[in-house]
Amino acid sequence: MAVERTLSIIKPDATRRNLTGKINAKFEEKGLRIVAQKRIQLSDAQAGAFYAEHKARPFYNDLVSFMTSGPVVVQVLEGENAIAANREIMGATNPANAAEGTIRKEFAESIEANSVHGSDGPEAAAREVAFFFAGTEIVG
Ligand code: IDP
Repeated sequence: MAVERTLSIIKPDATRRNLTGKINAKFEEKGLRIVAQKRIQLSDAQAGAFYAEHKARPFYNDLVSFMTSGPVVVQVLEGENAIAANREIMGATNPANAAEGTIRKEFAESIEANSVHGSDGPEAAAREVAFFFAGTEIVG
């Protein structure tokens, strides 16, 4: 196992319900370190570009609207096997299928408003971290 970095987003449904600290506690309890973090308002262009791979999917326009509906917290998580570890902490995309103890099981409102994003592989992690953060903003 290697120390990795992954991009996490606390989505608008969660910031609206003031859940940033509770979600961050889940990462820290499992040994992931938050090595960069900022609260921002995504523009339509930013959200559209971030989710460009989903452009053909029927939920794309709704997803962009949702992701711009309020502030998000973008963050870089660091730790052993961080990419897969974070996906496990998050739980399945649809909260109905998410395991007990996961963020999505505990906090998600729906398959769309599912509280968190996490990079799904090393290539995505590198691209997504660079999408939001300059190297100097990440302090491990
Ligand atoms: P992931 O976030 O678990 O990696 P993806 O399939 O990459 O899941 O989808 C990206 C995001 O798009 C999801 O987190 C969710 O917010 C939204 N989404 C995925 N599938 C659906 C759907 O069937 N209806 C509405 N929104 C969806």
